[in-house]
Amino acid sequence: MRRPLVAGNWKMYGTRQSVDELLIGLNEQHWPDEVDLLIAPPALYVQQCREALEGSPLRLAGQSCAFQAESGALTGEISPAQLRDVGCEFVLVGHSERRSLFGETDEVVCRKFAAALACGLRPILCVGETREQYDSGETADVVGRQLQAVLDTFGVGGLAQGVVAYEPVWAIGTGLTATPEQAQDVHAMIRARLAVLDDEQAQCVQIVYGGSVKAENAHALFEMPDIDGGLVGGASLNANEFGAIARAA
Ligand code: G2H
Repeated sequence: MRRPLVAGNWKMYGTRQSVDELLIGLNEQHWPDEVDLLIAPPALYVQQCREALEGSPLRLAGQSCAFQAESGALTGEISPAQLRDVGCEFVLVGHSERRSLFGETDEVVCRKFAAALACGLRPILCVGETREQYDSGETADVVGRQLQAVLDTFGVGGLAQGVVAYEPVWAIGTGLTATPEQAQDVHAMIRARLAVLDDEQAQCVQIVYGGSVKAENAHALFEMPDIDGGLVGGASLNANEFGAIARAA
């Protein structure tokens, strides 16, 4: 009943030329029909991607957005309305790099979630614990708190308009991947937490896994019952690998 979703997060990588090359590779892929497919390029290259992907099933996402929906005096920021204007349909909010390196709190992340929804973008809410929190058994508390900030305002129905991405910080860009069973445990915990509030909606929420997803581990992760796809960083910069990951979903 839930469609799988595979998203490529290009982070702060790329030049006009390398983006062109990647887009050529992406346009050569055979994409599965039954999967939601998206890429999140650096905002500067969204237009370039949009033009090259005309007719492709790949849809566009922003990597972050301002906490205010419409234009304003926020130097350096990009509003959800602007992302929408250039063709984005999704936006990441609360990626761990934004939380840890740019000081984004749950409150800020919640405002971004709200601003995205207000503009008709589907926010992808990223949650996840650090290595220390994992080691001290705090995963459920940390992830629960990050979710609760959005649930308090929007409920499960609002969350279901977006996507949840579980990304254990210790697995991001490190080459360490949570085992399928470890990830499934957290995904099931998230869904159970949502089900207590609204079981019907909880079954509809797409919960994807992120953290060193590659072609070689994607299938085992995606076959877990509560893992509905992946948020792929490094491996999404290789068109063939991203294509293989999408076909594993
Ligand atoms: C987690 C992920 C993409 P990577 O940040 O969001 O990156 O796959 O490189 O660990």
